Amino acid sequence: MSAKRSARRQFLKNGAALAGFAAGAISSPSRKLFAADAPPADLHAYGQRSHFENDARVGSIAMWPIVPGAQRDYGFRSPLQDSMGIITPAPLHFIISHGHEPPDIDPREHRVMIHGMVDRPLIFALDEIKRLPSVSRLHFLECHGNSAAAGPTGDPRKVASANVQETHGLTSCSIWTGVPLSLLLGQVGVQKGASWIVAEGTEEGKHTKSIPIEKAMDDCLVVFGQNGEALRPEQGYPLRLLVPGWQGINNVKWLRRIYVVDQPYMGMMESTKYPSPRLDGKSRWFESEMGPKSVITRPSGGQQLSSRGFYEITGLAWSGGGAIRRVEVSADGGRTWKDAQLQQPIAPKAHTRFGLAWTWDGGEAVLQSRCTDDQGHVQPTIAGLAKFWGVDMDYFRLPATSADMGNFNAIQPWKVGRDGSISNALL
Ligand SMILES: Nc1nc2c(c(=O)[nH]1)N[C@H]1C(S)=C(S)[C@@H](COP(=O)(O)O)O[C@H]1N2
Ligand SMILES: [Mo]
Repeated sequence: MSAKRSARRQFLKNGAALAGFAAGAISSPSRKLFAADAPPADLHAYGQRSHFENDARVGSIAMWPIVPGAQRDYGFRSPLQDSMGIITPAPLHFIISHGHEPPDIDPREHRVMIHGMVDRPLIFALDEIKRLPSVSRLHFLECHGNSAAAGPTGDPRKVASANVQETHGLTSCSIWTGVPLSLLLGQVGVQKGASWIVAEGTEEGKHTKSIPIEKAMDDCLVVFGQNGEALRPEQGYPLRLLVPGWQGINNVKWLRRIYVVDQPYMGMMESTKYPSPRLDGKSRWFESEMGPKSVITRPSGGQQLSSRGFYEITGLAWSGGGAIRRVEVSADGGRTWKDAQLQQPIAPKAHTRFGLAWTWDGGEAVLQSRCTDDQGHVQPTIAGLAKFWGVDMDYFRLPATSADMGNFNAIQPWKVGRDGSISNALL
């Protein structure tokens, strides 16, 4: 008998038992849950959200002509404006996939090979990896193009009507379950002189990324779980690499191969698309760690304050350098700052939720947040970032290549108008 039919039978049994009981004691709201017009049992076998809830990813599957033969580029942003706490539900996790559909992989047939400068090259089946001692860790992922790469309405930094999904939606945070990469590398025995690994995905385009061996041995994970269940196909089912705190591109999905080598591989992605262009014609390569960054998610761009009075200003902060130690919030355009409260848990290289009480007096206000990580690194203003990169502010205003400049972690100001409307006041 199919699982579906047995679930239905179980449901009918439960329903019958409840109906008998309901005749005497249960009030009408409970009875309604099992009324004749209730959804079929299959809907309860794997839970659905209420039909009143409609948060969704927004994005595009764009043509991406740089890659020969590639058809599409997936870029879907997470609805952070409605996020609660710090976990991103898997169906709302942002997606970046270069040029190819998420492959449909049978986990029983999936293998990952580790070879190159090793004593014992090995091929692992998924079950063999799952037999090893696993860990579960809270980590954010962020595409280095977050807040910079053009979204559905253009460069989100320049669009006054942009909401936080458009400006910051290429980051998400999950509890990832898997095994330390160092454990697998220990089993194959990394040889002296090996200094990089090259990780490769299974999809048609074989996304590859070089990662220094020190990072591979440090805190990288080979993960099969996301928020208590198997990874979603969009996130790399059945196996992906997790490289905590580093640019999203390192987190190779549909992982099938790790090649241990003594120099970076200069794969197509890392040599053509991801180096950040500079005005002097040079590029920044292998910048990996994501800087400290935060954003107010409520009240935020596109939302509307309904009346004067109390609002909690709340948002998310994260840093590739470690744990968030402090978040300050300003409601007066940066003249004064107050320490926001940080909600537990505060994990290294994970989204951290902050909140600060605020009373809107009906006047104009500019809301912004600034975070500091446990290495003492402080999130910069856009002017500070321009200075750091040796460019002037026009650099961000010009349409040119600046749209591709990644690792943009400037403070995000939201402007509250007298009518309670909120808009993007970055540029
Ligand atoms: N195999 C494979 N892995 C990949 C990619 C890809 O296109 N193919 N995109 C990378 C990029 S650029 C990012 S930002 C992250 C996004 O992870 P997510 O789609 O799970 O959010 O995956 C990385 N891993
Ligand atoms: Mo990315």
